Amino acid sequence: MSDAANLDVREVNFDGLVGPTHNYSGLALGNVASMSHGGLVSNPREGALQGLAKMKSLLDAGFAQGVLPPQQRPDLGALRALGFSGTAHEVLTRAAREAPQLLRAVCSASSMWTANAGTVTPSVDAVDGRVHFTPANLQSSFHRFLEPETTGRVLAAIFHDPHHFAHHPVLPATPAFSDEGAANHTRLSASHGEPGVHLFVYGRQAFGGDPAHEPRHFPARQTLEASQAVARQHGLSDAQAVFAQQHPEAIDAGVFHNDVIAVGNGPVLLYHEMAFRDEQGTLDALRARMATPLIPVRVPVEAVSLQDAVTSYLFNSQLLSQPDGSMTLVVPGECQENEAVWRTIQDLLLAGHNPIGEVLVKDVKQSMRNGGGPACLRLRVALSAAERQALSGRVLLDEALYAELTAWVERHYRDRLAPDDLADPQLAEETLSALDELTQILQIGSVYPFQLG
Ligand code: SUG
Repeated sequence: MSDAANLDVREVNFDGLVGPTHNYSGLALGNVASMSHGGLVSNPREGALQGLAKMKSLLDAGFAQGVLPPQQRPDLGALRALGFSGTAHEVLTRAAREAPQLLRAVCSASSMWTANAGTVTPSVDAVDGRVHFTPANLQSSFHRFLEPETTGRVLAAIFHDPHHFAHHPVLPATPAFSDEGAANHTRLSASHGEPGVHLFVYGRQAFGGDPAHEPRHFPARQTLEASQAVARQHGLSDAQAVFAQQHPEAIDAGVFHNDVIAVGNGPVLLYHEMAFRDEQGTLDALRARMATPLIPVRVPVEAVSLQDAVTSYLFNSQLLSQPDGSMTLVVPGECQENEAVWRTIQDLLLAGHNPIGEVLVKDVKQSMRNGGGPACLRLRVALSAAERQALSGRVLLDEALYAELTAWVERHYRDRLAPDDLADPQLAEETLSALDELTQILQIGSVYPFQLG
């Protein structure tokens, strides 16, 4: 293991900036919020400002906060690959007329949910002492399958120093290796700087799995084979990894990622009783591997129904460590609006015997309407002081960067986007000039197709 252990390791939450084309297209099968809000008018400016406000308030609360840029949308390259030709105007007009569902997909700002950007193993757990990254293939939906190429470039640009950072290829983008990244991966440890155990949660087994144990209505987006491949790429041994199946009934109730029903931090695993197909077996496997006692915080179905878990996104909270060992739970505003959930937060979580000592409520409604809560919006990367020092670009949030990004959003973003607006060539142009400026603010070089030529 690396000597990075305990060298001022901090978890940096890299939030995805909400892109200028943020819209509601009802693209995500099995994601109840996305399916029910398709066709609504969105407010990209409000979405981006809500995301930035969340980042800023966590920065002010003393947490390390990073930022990842959105992607180039509309993805005209994807439309061209599907046979639409001519000028940008012609491609957009013809796609809007002949294949509006494809136009909506290539306009999605879904890269904001960076919990799906990839899987990360901190250096303390890696034999070569480097931080390991695998961008997720997101092959289960067309609009998200468009992300990994640029995601890989962005991660390689920021985590550039080969002495500290290792990048692995995206898994084959085929159903057997369906991978949705850190949304189905939780690291448990005494503290961020101590060696950890990696909990990989999958929805189905591709080879030799029993269909009787799979969801019936909605797709299982992560396979066991994908999780195992990522663990192998990162060099994790059997003693460091646990593979647990998500409860199929939960997936059918709208729990399309594990982070919609469980969140871990340090030694704490906060989870709903219906999170895992084999609850006891999962806890036992973790305990057998962990060097520190696991602190399970179980929410029973009598306290919070599966439906309440899905509408409130209680488990899509960020659970963050304070220097004194206590933890802060960052929940979406929807938790406050749900009586059973809010009571559970007070009576079971805050008053219970566990390190959760504080709850912060954040308004990320623009993202929530597409099924993305506080935890979806961030990719966790535990970094030592030397690794933070080795980051390229200007991606760690401070007062000045927050002010610049806020002004950038206010300069470039629309406050209203209806489905019909997506064919507007002006929107595509606005987005390109906004992104060009953003790469300069973040100092990450050329990462977008239009910059690479
Ligand atoms: O993949 N929604 C995303 C939400 C991802 C949430 N991420 C985590 N749970 N980590 C998805 O389902 C909706 C886009 C639309 O319908 O316009 C969407 O892609």
